[in-house]
Amino acid sequence: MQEQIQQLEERASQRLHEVASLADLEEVRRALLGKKGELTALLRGMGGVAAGERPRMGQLVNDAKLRIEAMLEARGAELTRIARDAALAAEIIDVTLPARAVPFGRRHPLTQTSDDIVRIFSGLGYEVVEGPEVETLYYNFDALNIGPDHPARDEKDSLFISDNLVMRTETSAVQIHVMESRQPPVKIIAPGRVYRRDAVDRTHSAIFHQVEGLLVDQGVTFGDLKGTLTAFLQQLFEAIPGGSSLRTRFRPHYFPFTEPSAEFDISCIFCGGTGCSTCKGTGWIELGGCGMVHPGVLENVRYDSETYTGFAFGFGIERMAMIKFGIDNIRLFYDNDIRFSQQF
Ligand code: 2NL
Repeated sequence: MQEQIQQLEERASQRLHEVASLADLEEVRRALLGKKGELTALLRGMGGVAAGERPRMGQLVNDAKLRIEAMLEARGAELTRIARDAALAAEIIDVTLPARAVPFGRRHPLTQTSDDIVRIFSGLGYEVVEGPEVETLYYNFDALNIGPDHPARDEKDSLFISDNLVMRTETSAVQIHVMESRQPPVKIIAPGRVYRRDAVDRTHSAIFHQVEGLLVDQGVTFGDLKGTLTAFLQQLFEAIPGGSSLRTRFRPHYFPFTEPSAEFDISCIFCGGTGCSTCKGTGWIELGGCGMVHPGVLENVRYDSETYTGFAFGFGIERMAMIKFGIDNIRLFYDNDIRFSQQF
């Protein structure tokens, strides 16, 4: 019997050593200490032990039972710890991992260019004004000295809504509204969408964006216009290669709403002025038009053209953006192809 006890204890120790989970441990407990367990069987077998031997044997079995219970307890604690360590290891967070990049949108190159233009003119003290895209013939044409026979008024160039309404062909009308509503000094820019009945090609679109500027006060000169546009253009292009040595040029031109009128150019930022394919060998890139506000336009808004003079200018945002970013096809702006937009 003593040998049986000893063997049982050894087997118990062996099995507990092999047990790998708490569920298996429970199995082993039942096999040893359960109702039909081996140790329970030994205890029950005490009846067959000689009466003289019984106290000693009882003591041996009980001691063995206590040791087995202690082993079960210890192995249980050990398995619990192993299971918890495994669970903790499985849910470890590596705080040194770089965060997953959140894809975020960006401003369309036309918006960027428009924002740049607005920022620069705001810095020069200009106020940004906006207005309707549908205008009466008076605001779009007559007020700007564009008489009924002027080619700009021809149906070929304008999109008519009705006999008296057109989609605005420039943002000048916004400036007429502002001048009607207040006295000089007026110092504004009017960015916005304009409409032309134009054939679409790589550099033309029927719908495009424009910024017009207007300054009316006493003693405003063509020199102020040249200085303002030169300062603006140098700021707009200062960040692009070759932009820091940019020069401006003003060429006589004709507009019905300004007198004198000019077109303004910048020295070619691609060749520095020596001549290339972009500037068609001229060394200059044409950007927009400008001039001194025609006295008739001032009188139309009841400004005294003897007291006040003003300058005005206009240019396309698309054209500025194409030069700034080196884009050779205007249609790319309107396709909303992410492969294009992502580059800016
Ligand atoms: C161009 C030329 C220009 C103006 C726009 C203007 C506005 C008022 C009075 C007088 Cl209210 N002039 N605007 C003046 C000269 C040129 O635009 O090539 N635009 C794309």
